[in-house]
Amino acid sequence: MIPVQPDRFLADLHALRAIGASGVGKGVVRPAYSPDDIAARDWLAGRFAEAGLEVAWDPMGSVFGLAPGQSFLMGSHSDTQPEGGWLDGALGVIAALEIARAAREAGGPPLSCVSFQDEEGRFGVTTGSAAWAQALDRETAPTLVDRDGITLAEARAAMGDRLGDWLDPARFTGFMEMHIEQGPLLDQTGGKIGVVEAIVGIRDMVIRFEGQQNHAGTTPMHMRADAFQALSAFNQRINERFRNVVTPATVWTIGHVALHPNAHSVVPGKVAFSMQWRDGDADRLDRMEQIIRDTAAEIAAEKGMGLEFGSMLGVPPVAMDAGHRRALCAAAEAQVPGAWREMPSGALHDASNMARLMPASMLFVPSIGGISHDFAEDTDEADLVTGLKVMADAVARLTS
Ligand code: HGY
Ligand code: MN
Ligand code: MN
Repeated sequence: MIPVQPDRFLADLHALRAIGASGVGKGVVRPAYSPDDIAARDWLAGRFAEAGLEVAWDPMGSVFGLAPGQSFLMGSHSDTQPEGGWLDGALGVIAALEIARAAREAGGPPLSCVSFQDEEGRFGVTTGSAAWAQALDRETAPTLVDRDGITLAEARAAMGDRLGDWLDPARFTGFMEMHIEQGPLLDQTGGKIGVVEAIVGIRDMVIRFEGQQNHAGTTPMHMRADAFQALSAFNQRINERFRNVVTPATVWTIGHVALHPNAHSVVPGKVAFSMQWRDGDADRLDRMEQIIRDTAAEIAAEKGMGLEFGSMLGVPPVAMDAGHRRALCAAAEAQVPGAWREMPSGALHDASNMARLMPASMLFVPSIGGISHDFAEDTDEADLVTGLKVMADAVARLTS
């Protein structure tokens, strides 16, 4: 058993929370490449060094704490959503730090940690780990643009000379990520640990309708090419058409809408909105994409509007490594007999990309009320410590 110290783990988790604390509950605002994101990464680099790990930065700004020679990698991300919680990502990074540190103090096994950059997708989805795994083209990554039109290359310049070279994935024997569930299942069923079977696939793109901007008082209704009305009709029609295709586990979201010029007395001429959909079945993702593209084209034709699809970002559904899952199930049964379950992940994680490079796995702890991507996100500290112990147990089984 790796002799982890729960108090030290919780103290570090709270210290990381203080960097970019939102002032609302335990909320944190640390978007990728923001000053607080970079400050958090510098703080982590210091902690990695104190633990005797070699600090390395990759070209995206992901920061590693490396054990010598071949090692087992653990981690997650320390960037947050624009209104983020204190645990989404941070939990997996600090658990990795504590387990690697405790293993080093005990004389082994060799364990390394990482905080990936831009998991929350200011520039895409799981951008940092996707570029390392080459699920995202490394030449394209710097050209990605955020919702304010800033390129990744411009934002990344704030990291200055920290940035280094890509690491060779062959130096790692596997990857494990602990995370909050971010959904209601464990909380509602009294489960303490979720062993992830597979991570759902996601597709995400921007859609633009362009009509005619005009005066909201003088333009007769039949003469309008109103971009908001197009979006509204599109939304209603895809909801109807998806009914024949989706399962109760399928989800889709229009989460960002930019209406132009966004004023009371102007018929809006343009709208750009995000369209994101997720499912565990790649064929279903394909069928949904066809519905989205066909429906948008139909609405544009009916309303006499221009239509443009942005580039598609996607991560396919990924199964977690069978050997890792066996180790996690055995560790969960040893630590919390009967109070764990195997389950899918509806959220996306860096482990999706790591599965392309090495055996990869994940475990979940409960989210109070199933809330995440919100300042109110929280988990009982006793449950965080249970997760730490189960992960340390599973890692010891895999590396002994
Ligand atoms: O959106 C996601 O699933 C992840 O939390 N970035
Ligand atoms: Mn996360
Ligand atoms: Mn997240």
